[in-house]
Amino acid sequence: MQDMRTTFTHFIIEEQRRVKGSGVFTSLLHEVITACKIISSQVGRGALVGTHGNLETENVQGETQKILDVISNEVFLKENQMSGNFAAMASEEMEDVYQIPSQYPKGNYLLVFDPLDGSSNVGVNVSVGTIFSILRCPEGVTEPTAEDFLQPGTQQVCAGYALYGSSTTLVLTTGRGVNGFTLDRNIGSFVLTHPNMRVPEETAEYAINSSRTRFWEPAIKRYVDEVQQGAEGPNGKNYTLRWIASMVADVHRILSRGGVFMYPMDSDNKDKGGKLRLLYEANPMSFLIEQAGGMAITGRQRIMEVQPTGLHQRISVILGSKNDIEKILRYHQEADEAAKAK
Ligand code: P6P
Repeated sequence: MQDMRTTFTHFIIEEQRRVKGSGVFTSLLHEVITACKIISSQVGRGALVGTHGNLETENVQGETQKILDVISNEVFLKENQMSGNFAAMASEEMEDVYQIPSQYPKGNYLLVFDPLDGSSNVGVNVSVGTIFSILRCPEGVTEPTAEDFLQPGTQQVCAGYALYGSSTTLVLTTGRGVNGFTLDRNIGSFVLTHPNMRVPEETAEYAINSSRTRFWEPAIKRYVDEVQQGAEGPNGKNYTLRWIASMVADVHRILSRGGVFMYPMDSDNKDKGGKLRLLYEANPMSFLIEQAGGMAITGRQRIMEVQPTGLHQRISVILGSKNDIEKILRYHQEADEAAKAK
């Protein structure tokens, strides 16, 4: 019996034909998803081979590096440096831009990624993931610098994540909607299982780290307070709170069934600009959410229109079901107007 499922390879070939692409994308994405498959295997075997621990080192964010952070970063570099598709790479785990070694050809794209987001969860078997974003390398640039990566999220040509959970799922957009694939380990391929993912405009589910309530801006406090009033409150319905503390898992839930994810800038993280990073967390997730019909804002503007000022810049992230995000945007506007009127 012929297996009639659509593999990632078939999907990308059909996409390539539709957009009359050069075929570079097919090759480029294959390297990226091969790296994700290898990381999936490494993460799954962590407890068996003793890679769940921490290193003595810290990453550029000043966070203790986990062994699997470094392994995942090295896997991404190794699998993506040879293809001749990328001009350079940048990662949460490296302070500076990674230049393609001279023995390999360079391409016209830039790859920026968080190799293992949520890695602090890996030791307690909570889902973690890889987030990636692909930009065009500026014309004529052969030795890309950090400056060349500082492009607004609207410039992304592709974004996606791999979620290492009960199954390994790949979710991807190239600007023509969002599609999800599940790794079939029997054939070693990702198979299309979530075609045309959409974020419902309405929701009754929100995600935020409520231990930070005392730091929140008035607009966030107002939204969460109304949600917690349940059906008796202004929303007229009961909400559920879900907080996995692994952005990839939280965003995947929202792409799968709707919801609101908030990691806002607050009085405690304001001096750093927020918690989550713009180039390799907020922008790729915003591209996916918008392509699936949701919204992604800082609280006051569209995340993908923010002009980056640094490779590891942090930003406020509020994304998900359109109707609730529009409300949160309005609450920030009203709070700012009230503050000005004082
Ligand atoms: P907190 C993981 O470290 C991460 O960067 C995101 O994946 C996640 O949403 C957030 O931090 C969790 O932060 O403060 O709740 O531990």
